[in-house]
This record gives sequence, C-alpha cells and structure tokens, in this order.
Amino acid sequence: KEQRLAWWTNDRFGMFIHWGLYSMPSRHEWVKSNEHITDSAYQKYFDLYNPDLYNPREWARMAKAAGMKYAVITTKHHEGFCLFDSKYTDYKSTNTPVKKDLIKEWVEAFRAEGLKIGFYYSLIDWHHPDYTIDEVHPQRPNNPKDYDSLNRGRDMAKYRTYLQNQVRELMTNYGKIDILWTDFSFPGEHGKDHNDWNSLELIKMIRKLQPGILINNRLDLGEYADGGDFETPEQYKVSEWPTRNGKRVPWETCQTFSGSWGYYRDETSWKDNKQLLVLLIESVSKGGNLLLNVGPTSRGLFDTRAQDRLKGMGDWMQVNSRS
Ligand code: FUL
Repeated sequence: KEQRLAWWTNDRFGMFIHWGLYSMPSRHEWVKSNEHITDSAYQKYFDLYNPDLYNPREWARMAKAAGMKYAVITTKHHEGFCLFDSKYTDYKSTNTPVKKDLIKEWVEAFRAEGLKIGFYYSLIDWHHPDYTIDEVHPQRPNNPKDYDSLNRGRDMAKYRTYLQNQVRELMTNYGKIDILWTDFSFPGEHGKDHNDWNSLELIKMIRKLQPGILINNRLDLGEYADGGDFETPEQYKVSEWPTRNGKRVPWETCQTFSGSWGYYRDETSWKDNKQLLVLLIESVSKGGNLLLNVGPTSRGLFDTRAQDRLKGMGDWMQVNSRS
C-alpha cells in the first residue's frame, strides 16, 4: 500500500472537477435533490447539453500551471448522468447534442500534460430506476411510512450489477487509471452500506483490472482489510494528522473555491488566494494532500474567478513546489 501511494504522497496537490447536467442551472450539483426537481423537469438539461467551448487541453494546462500533479473528474455524479460512453445506459453525453465521450477526451488531454488520471464515480444514482430511495437520496420522504411504496419495484441487486458494469467499463476502456474516487450514501435505518454496493467484490474487480490504482475510502469498508488507500476529509481543515488504531493514515482533503462543487454562478463566498494557500500548506504540513475543485460552466469553461485562483496557486508553487 505504501508503495502504491508513493507518487501520490509526493505529489500532494490535485484538481477535482465536478461537471455534469447540473452545470446548466448553475446552482449546485445537488440542485435536482435540493429543489425536488422531477425527472421530466430535469430532462431539458439533458436535451440541451452542449458544452461547445470544451477544450480539456486548456483545463489540463491550467491545472499544471497551478502546480497540480493529478486530477479527478466526475464520470457520473449523483444525478446519474454519464460523461462517458457507457453501454449500460442511454443517459450519457454521447446522446446529448454534444455527442461526445467527454471523459475520453479529458483523459487524453490530461495525460498529454503529464497529469495523473482519476475518476470520481457516484455509487448514488438519482436517475436509475432500481436505486432505492434512502434517507438522503434523492431526498428523504416527508413521511417515513412512504419508503415502502416509493421503493416498490426498485431492486438494488439490479442496480448493483449496473454499477459494477459501469466501473468495469471505466477500469477497462480508458487505459491506466491512477485513482478511483467513489462516493457513497450514509448508513442508517434507511441508508446504505457496503452491502448495497457489494464493495468487497467491487474492490476485487478494480484491483484486478487496475493493479496500481489508488482507491479512496468511500466504499464503506472501514474495518475490512482493504478499506481504501486514503481518507477523504471533506470541506474542513484537519487539526492534526488523522489516525486510525493509533497509526497515522494517508489523507486528502477535498475543498471547493466557493462552497458548491458544481458551477454556481451566483455564489459569493469564494475563498481568496491566501486562504487557499494556507489550506495547501497546512494540509501538506500535516501529511495530507489537497484536491481543489473546479466546477466548469455548462459551455465548458473555467470561470475567471477560478482561473485567477489557479494562477495565484501557480505563482506560489513555481517558487515553492518541490518539483
Ligand atoms: C459529496 C457529494 O455529495 C458532493 O456533491 C461532492 O461530490 C463531494 C466531493 O462529495 O459527498
């Protein structure tokens, strides 16, 4: 495990990218859930999805100039829309006006700039007809008695096969993948745990297909032998190097510029350059990595506020980075 993690521990700084249909309304990647938008009302974003200014080489150049060494992109977020050409769904970018496997182009572009490649994959899926309604996803029913009727006809076993198939595609069709960043739903009476994802089987398959890959800790396998390669404190600064059973663990904090992960045009809570640098420096000084998120616009651009901040990081990294 330590050997697997060697490059990652050295590189320290990566770019997270949250991109999907939610970039169009531009008010949070959870917009469908937050605003209780129905499938049919959400359909317009699929029908119109056309990031005509998408140029992943430019994104990769900005990441590299910021001093980032790896990047992780949402291949599918909770909304269920796939940015890659999956055989197992029609809900994918190739069927929208853009007509492209956006992930394929992204992988080629980021690899060409020498960045390591990471895939985020949401185990949660608000669109799949077999994904059962739980305490959080797509949203908690008003009356707990409604779980049964809402979930009639939904079959998590079928959804598990779907997710396994999609992860296999991601691990097979895009060459060497350096990181898999899964995202789960919380355990609880009406929540989900590793049995819902069949995490043990999933992790076996992933390791077989991509022997060197790093996997985050969001398969809910905490106490098992292969609980994931690193911890993922989200949106907070750790006060000291996190430990498990008294031993320091590898960790990466993921953070946004402004609060939302998906593009949120009107958010005004952007961190300034100094805050972001402090975040990087404090994380590294406590043995951690920083995965800093950009939410591109629906046309495929980085907002100028994001560009300014990346530039600020780059100016500092140019003088202070170890490589
Ligand atoms: C969370 C998700 O719900 C957010 O939308 C985001 O993707 C973050 C990195 O993980 O659990």
